[in-house]
Amino acid sequence: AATWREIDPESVKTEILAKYPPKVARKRSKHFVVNKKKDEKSYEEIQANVRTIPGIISQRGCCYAGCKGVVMGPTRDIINLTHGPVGCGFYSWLTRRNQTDPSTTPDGDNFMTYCFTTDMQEREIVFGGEKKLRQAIQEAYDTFKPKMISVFSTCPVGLIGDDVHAVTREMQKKLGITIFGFSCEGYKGVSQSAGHHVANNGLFQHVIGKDDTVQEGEYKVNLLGEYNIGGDEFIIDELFEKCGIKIISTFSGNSSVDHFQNSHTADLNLIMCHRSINYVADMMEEKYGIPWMKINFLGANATSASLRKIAQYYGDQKLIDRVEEVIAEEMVAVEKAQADVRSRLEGKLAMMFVGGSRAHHYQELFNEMGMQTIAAGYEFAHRDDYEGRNVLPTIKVDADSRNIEELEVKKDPERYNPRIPEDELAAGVRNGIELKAYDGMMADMEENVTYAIDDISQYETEKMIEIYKPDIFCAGIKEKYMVQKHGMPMKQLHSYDSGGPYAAYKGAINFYCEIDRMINSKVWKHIRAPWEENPQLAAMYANE
Ligand code: CFM
Ligand code: HCA
Repeated sequence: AATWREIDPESVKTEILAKYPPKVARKRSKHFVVNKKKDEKSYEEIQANVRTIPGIISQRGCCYAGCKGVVMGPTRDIINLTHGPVGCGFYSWLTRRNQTDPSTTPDGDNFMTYCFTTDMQEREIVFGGEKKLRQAIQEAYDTFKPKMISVFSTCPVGLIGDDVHAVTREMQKKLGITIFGFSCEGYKGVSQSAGHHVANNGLFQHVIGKDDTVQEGEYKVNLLGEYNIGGDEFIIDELFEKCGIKIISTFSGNSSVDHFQNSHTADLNLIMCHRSINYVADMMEEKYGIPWMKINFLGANATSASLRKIAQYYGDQKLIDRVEEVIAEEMVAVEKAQADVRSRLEGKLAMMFVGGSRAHHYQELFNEMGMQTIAAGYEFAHRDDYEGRNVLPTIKVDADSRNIEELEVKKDPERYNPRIPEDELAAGVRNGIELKAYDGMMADMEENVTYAIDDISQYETEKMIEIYKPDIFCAGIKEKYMVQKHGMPMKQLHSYDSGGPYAAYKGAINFYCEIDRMINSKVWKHIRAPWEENPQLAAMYANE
């Protein structure tokens, strides 16, 4: 039998796309790319961040999901109030498994366990929903006395024209706390990605930079694009503490209003998921002079490389030495776990289709188990997430940003404080570290035999499964049971099913064990019906 390496990927692509009407096939062809280098510096161009073809079963979510669920969802001490039908609030209520630890702020507030919604009905659609929104804000305030309330617009709000910004301004004046709205109507843009942008703008305008208290600590960072799914942030925080690095604020896993407001006092912004939070990083650099760089704590090697990058950025021998000590200490258990699982997982195949960064980051963890990712893709990422920021000379204007008001950001004369010499900030290099540089997914995948597939459809997913029969498939809840019906293990890389944490060293070990357990489970040997294995049984049963 031909091994997967002998399969010609271009003919697989042709075979899969042939089922579509010609116009659809032409469009999908630009999203379905065999991973190749175009020249020394750049990868095959992939189309991304454009409208899904109507009628195709896509796994994408909406703008509201990206704003309310993803970026603002993990904020425990803001009351996040959904203005819309009850389902929008309900289905974005903690399904993402973002955890929080309220004991890290003095008031201990945590509203995440409540679902706040105006529960819009036909009455509001016909006569307008502003009155009900005012009442809901008042009720939330009276019951919980929060520091902050934010309001999220769902599709009908934009369609009927409720002015959430006027209502929130009015209620802010009346109640004397920060209250603001997001125009994150579900249909805005082409995916969750538009919602990230809307949320970034809201955080920057209404929350960041309101408290100038300077905290103690030699190395003070913000951790951006880490949402504490399954406790990932807890474990990164613990690791940083060991190294002597202080997190001022995370955006937004295990976050708090107090931390956000103070985040402009940090030295450096570290970006874990670039897709969802790069706008905040760019705006903070512009207004406050804080540089940013990309890191990744998924995978033990990636974790070590990230810690070294942070230490080298500071260029302080004490930190460099401390980081090396921590790496050496942590790697003992990691190497032991790797050797164990490699004996059972070496050479196995994985496919992963997730959001806007994990389909890249998780490949690190599979590599460490000796496994190979043969096809991967994002739901809503942009071209640079595939092709790499450093290989793209100019990034085209995002298709989805046409709908989003760009904030005008200027230096804040009172708070602007370039954390590194201004010429280095402008040149984007510090102690040999190229700030802002990051490789996309394609640079880390084997050339000519692997695929990058953007916004994959269910039909394409099933064809890829049939042709390659991977040992594990990773995606989200919408794909889970369809994949399992093909007789293979399916790991959710969004919610982690019921698992996690998977970040940093302890998380990596946890992930190796989980994948070993899933792939080597005996259950997959029993899923073929007896008569599929022995045709004579079918006749026997038929006679009974
Ligand atoms: Fe960033 Fe995320 Fe992701 Fe994302 Fe998401 Fe998520 Fe994701 Mo689900 S912020 S892009 S919008 S890493 S919710 S924690 S798992 S699709 S790959
Ligand atoms: C979202 C959230 C989601 C959905 C996950 C899934 C998450 O996009 O609105 O489809 O399983 O991580 O919770 O990405």
